[in-house]
Amino acid sequence: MRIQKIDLRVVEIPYIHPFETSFGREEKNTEVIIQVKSDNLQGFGECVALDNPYYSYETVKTEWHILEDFIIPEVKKKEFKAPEDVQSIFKRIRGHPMAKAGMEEAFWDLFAKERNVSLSKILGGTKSKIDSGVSIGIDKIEIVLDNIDKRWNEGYKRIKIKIKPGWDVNIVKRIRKEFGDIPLMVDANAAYTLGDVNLMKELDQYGLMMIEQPLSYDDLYDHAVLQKELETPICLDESIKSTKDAEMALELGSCRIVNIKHGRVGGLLTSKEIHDLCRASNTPVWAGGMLEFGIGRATNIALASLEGFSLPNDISATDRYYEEDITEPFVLNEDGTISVPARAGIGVDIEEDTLEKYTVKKKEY
Ligand code: OSB
Ligand code: MG
Repeated sequence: MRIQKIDLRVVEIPYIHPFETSFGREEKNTEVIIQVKSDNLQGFGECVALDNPYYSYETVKTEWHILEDFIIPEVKKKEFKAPEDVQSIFKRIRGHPMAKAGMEEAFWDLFAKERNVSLSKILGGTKSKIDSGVSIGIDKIEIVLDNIDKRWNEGYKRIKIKIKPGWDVNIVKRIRKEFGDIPLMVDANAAYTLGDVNLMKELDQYGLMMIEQPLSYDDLYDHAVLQKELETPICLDESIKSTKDAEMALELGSCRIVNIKHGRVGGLLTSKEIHDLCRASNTPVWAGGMLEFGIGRATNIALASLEGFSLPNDISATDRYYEEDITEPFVLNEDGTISVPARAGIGVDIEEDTLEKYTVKKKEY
């Protein structure tokens, strides 16, 4: 197929409550939304970078720049038959996985719609619902405990809390005291160093499902050293940016669990590769989240429908973060799952009015 028209937008929607991690507190999410048109079909993609370089180096502005100046001109020149063809135009561009993943995602949506199958199906997904977990930001202690109580009662299958130096062992201890043996994990977003090994050993006493990305965002070696000291599995997020990284992490013993975010690794093809690699070595994976709007959330759900996603995902219902969204909302089923859309492509309708309402920048190509 050939692409006749591409719309790029910057869309900004406030969170219901601010979300705080070890790298900062945010009131809203800003995403680049891509719409590609081919004949009578259109595909949507969501680029998941934050508007600051605190999770990874990409930002909303770098995504726009890479899309406008390097990806879109190539997309307009070529004919596409499969997602592999889309990946081939990215090869020359070093890095910028989130910009690439957003465009690849829009094409997956198009290809699936062209074949009249769901994104889950075209990816090889086998599940009709995915296990949903929830990520709780850093906040005043009463707010965190109230949040956990609320989300646990709603039925989420596991609770993840964000930690940072000074907000770690004590909060975990308090949660264990109030909520007993609930499935609990922590995510440090790279806030510690090997100098904190004793603190990590303290955390090791609390039966956590995993400790996510305790050390530097680009490290594999120190994580391998730390993993040897701990019973609790380490899960890597930021450090795994490619299939090669995942291979090295498994080989070195840097982690025992992998968080797969298709934005972080440059798309769904690479996500599938990492999934297959981990499956072959019995390493559990789960789908991470970047507080996505409905398009990105739908894509995460389709990815998490693959067999190897055996742990609860950071994919919560839309109302965990947003009052209004640019697609129909995703809801939590009573059994703590989210249903995988069966309709063609991402499988949810775009709410055109909301999309317009929250668009702060738009350009057609
Ligand atoms: O580290 O998983 C992370 C949000 C933004 C950036 C990084 C992370 C997160 C989350 C939120 O933990 C997960 C979600 O989308 O629910
Ligand atoms: Mg994380």
